[in-house]
Amino acid sequence: MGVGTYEPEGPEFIQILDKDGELVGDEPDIHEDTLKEMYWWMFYARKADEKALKLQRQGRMGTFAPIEGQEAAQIGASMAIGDKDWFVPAFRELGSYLQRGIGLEKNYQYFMGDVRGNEIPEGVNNLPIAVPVSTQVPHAVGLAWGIKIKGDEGAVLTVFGDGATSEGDFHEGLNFGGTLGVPVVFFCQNNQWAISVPLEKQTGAETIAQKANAYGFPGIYVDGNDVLAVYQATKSALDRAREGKGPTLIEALTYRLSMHTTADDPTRYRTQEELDSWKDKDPLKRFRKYLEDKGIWTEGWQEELEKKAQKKIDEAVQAAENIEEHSVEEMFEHMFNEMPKDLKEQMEYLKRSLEEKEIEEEEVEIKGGFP
Ligand SMILES: Cc1ncc(C[n+]2csc(CCOP(=O)(O)OP(=O)(O)O)c2C)c(N)n1
Ligand SMILES: [Mg+2]
Repeated sequence: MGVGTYEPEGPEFIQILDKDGELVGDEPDIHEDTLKEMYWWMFYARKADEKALKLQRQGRMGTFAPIEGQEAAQIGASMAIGDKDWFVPAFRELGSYLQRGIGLEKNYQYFMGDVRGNEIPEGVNNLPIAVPVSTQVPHAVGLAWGIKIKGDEGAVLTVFGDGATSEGDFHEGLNFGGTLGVPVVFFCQNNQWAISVPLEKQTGAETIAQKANAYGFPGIYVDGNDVLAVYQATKSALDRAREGKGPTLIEALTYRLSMHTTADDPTRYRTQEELDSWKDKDPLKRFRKYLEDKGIWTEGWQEELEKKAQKKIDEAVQAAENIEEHSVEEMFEHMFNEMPKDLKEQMEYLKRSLEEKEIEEEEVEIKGGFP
């Protein structure tokens, strides 16, 4: 909260399931198969996330950005995306990525350091992962503008973090989105931390959602750990966008239960009490309780899902670890249609250095000792 006395109220906080899985809002009419699918993706994402952390700790994966705690925000949002719509992600998207049909082996491959894991399969309307914070927001607006100009049917959902809302790209994107009236939904996964920077340092406003007012479109403030609320909010915003009524900003309040990335130690900047209070709001736990009360979740079904997830994870690790190494050239190829001279020089330099290293290594071997 800022130091002034100007404290306009943000939008109402939308929740359908409370932290214990009890209905506190209007129960949406969602088919049982869709509910089961939601639970599956959330559960599978959590298991795949846990495995990625283990792989990194075993030296089998590079830096990884975990999603634990954000499964409802991710699956609720991506399940609302329609066939003609587009998804424009940031970088902490394992859950949405899996749900969008990008195989786990691709996700693992990417975090193992092979950029080919970031290739989008044919027929999936996704932009690739964007690591530079917030740069995807204006891209999403451009994409939506293209849809509007061409008179196409889809809308665009772009996701970003709370930290991203301090970047110029965020404001420029929302401003253009509002003035152009394009079919885009801005979805902030407010996990309350940007590495070690807490939310209160990102904004003096009460909510991120209320920033939408200044750009001339609605803002929705939703419990990001409540998959039903996230799904409903995103679906209505995408419908609105497709009907030609322009953008919406959604703020999904959630929490990153794990570290920022595997290179981070969150115990240095946040308390155990804070962590425990959010563990109590676990999105999976509450959704499972809701499904159990409806007679959808059973222990037998859970066992089936555990087995299915384990099998898929084992296969993905096996596949990702056995992909043929790519050539040096491939690292340089995709930036420009025609490679500029300085990039070509850098590529040649790297190739020469690697060749020389190989020669050195051979000499060491011949000598048969340590250098
Ligand atoms: C333009 C830019 N600045 C800094 C970074 C380093 N960086 C990576 S993630 C991150 C924090 C992002 O926080 P947030 O937007 O809240 O997303 P979260 O990591 O919480 O998902 C920063 C500063 C970057 N990748 N890009
Ligand atoms: Mg964040």
